[in-house]
Amino acid sequence: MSESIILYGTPMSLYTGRARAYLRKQHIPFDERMPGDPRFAAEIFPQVQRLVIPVVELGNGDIVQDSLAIINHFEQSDQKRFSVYPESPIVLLSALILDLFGAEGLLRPAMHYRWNYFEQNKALLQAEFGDCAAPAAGIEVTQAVAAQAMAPMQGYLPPLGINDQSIPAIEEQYLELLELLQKHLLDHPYMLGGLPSIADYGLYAPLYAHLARDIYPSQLMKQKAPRLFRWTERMSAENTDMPEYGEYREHNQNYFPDDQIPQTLIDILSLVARDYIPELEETVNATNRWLAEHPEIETGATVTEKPHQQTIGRIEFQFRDILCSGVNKPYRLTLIQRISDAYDALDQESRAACIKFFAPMGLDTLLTLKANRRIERANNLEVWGAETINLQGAQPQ
Ligand SMILES: N[C@@H](CCC(=O)N[C@@H](CS)C(=O)NCC(=O)O)C(=O)O
Repeated sequence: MSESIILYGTPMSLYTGRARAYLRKQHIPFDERMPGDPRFAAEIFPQVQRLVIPVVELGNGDIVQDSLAIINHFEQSDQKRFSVYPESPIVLLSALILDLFGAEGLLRPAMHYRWNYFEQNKALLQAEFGDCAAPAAGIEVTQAVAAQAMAPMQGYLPPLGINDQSIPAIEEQYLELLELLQKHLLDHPYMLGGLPSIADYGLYAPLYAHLARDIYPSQLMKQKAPRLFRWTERMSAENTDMPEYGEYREHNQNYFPDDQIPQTLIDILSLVARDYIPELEETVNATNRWLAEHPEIETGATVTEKPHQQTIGRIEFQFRDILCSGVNKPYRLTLIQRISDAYDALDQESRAACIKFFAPMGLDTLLTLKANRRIERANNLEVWGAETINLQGAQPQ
């Protein structure tokens, strides 16, 4: 029953924000608890097998970990008010691409602006990390545990390719993106029109919890992209919260039609193509090399030996004018394969229309990009799936 849904998460967790905003907008009631809640250690952690949030505990006791899996669980239920997956092919593929870019690609600016501006951000982070580790324990205890709770976080920066050499490019990218998003949101309340789609939920993860809430980047967003800051409020609201957009508010709470994608969205997608395709291609290539070295891997085997491990080796990729080095995270393949799955499910004519739309931006490669094995989820962990099938010869001209 929806009344007894519990969301385990924290205010400053980007992926918790993504799940929380979805539940609110869909009017699905839930109670929220922090991972320091004794029940999390006793009941939830043993089932999830890794220390990670968000986790949803359903009324029947079932556990769903992963913000996207949580959204997809409710998408398949009758509890949702509307689907966050648009139906028109070009709009759907744009949404899946932006979801991938937001949920994974923007981790770099999100982590950089939080932890490399720590002195500026410290007051809020200390208070919240302390509360989350020891909820309701009193200020002395929470202050004492905050540093310990934050300690591992700096260690997450190098695996993401965040270092002195890449920081100027990360900041340059983020400032450009702020400008593009501000422009788009001058005319449209959401990325794909009058309703929040999975694109908005992917982008909201980094743009809300880190970049709109942390002290330093919050000022940056409010100054450079006030409409984006308002979008983070709109995304968090249960109602439509779009008084700025008369036409949309009155008449059009729908996604764009395929033939009316505005230039402002094309500009955002073009940035994604230029900045993110090399990393995604290398993720797939490195995974294929890893699979070739591990022919013994059976279908259903977890992607890493231990549940808390998230990576299989390292990758090097071009990011703007620098060569970045980071880790290969198989989780990203689950988001990459969603795009080719959606493309493969189209008829010839729709595929041709999609290629025509995405090719000028350089995003057409993403429509068919896939590793040699699928990644599935079992018991809230990523596992290797079957070999992938390429639609050879099925590609439209
Ligand atoms: N793909 C996962 C990512 C979850 C995730 O990385 N959560 C962060 C908090 S925002 C976490 O729990 N990190 C703890 C850690 O990795 O040590 C999701 O969407 O839920």
